Amino acid sequence: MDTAVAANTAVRKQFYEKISSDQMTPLWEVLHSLVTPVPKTPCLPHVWKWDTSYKWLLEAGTLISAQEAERRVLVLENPGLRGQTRITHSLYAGLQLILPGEIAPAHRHSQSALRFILHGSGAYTAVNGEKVFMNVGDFVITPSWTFHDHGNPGDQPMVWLDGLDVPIVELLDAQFMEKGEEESQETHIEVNANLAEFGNSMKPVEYRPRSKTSPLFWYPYSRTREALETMKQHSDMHDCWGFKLQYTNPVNGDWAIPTIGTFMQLMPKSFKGKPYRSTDSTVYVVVEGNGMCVVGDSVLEFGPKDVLVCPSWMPHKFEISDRSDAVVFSYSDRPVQQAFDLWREQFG
Ligand code: 1HN
Repeated sequence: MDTAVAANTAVRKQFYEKISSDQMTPLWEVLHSLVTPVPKTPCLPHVWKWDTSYKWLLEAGTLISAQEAERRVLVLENPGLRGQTRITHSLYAGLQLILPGEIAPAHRHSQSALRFILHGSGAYTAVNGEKVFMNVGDFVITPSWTFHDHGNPGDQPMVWLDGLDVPIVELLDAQFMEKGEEESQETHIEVNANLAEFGNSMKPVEYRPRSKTSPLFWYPYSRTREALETMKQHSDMHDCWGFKLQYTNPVNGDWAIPTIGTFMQLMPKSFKGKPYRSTDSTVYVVVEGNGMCVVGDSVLEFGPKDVLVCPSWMPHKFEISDRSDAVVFSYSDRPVQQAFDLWREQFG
């Protein structure tokens, strides 16, 4: 560096220090890391293997009760976002264990939640006074600001993945939370009435939506699986994702949760998917089958109950083993990006 440039650099630095005490900073020093030609995410590809996750969950089960913890959850923290309680820049994921006889007390918050059931049966979740018993592969919604509690009157440990829009709500400083007056809600509606009312392409004749979230809050795996199997018999297969459905709000056809897009896809055995990328960093949860997902330079091998994360704009492709079809649930912030004309995708 010649002396004129060095002097100039020193003068500039002094200037930055002077304006700093007045809470100012020069844009030109950060502009190009702020506005980049393509997405630059700190999120890294990663896979959480079920055997390891379940081992730590069971150990957590010996250390604290669901009631004391309020929610006994091990957060899946993206390796590029440690300490930030999130799996992608915009979304949260955790694995929740509820042991036989336990309850997780009622509360409500402005964050929306999804549950995707991984292991066991016999536990329920109650949402706004309605109770559903959950099974592996079911997708369950807790809409923003609805009271919810969980309980396990059965005889097996139960584990599900919680997906929440916590980082989005935090970005907007719109967090509210309240504990329920009772630990377990009085459930006044018959178990499974929700599916009868909203899960049959019909709705109660006087129903008026009070929120953007789907009034159907339980999407049982048996129905999703049957739909995918039928698509496999009768529809064309996509080169990148096989057969893929998105969960919808049955009264308006929109996303089931306004901030979180949710999907289930079937990829047949021996499937070799073509590369794909999109701006919504995506969390994949494996229900059935084995294979690998090549994300950028990482090879993520997966089997049932594993959780994978693919960062924004990183090309990824799936390869499925020749033993059986794979069924994979996924969620991302796609509805938020689409609402603001930000979402992009690219094939190949
Ligand atoms: C929550 O309410 C639950 O209700 C699980 O089961 C995980 C993570 C962050 C904030 C609220 C639940 C959560 C959560």
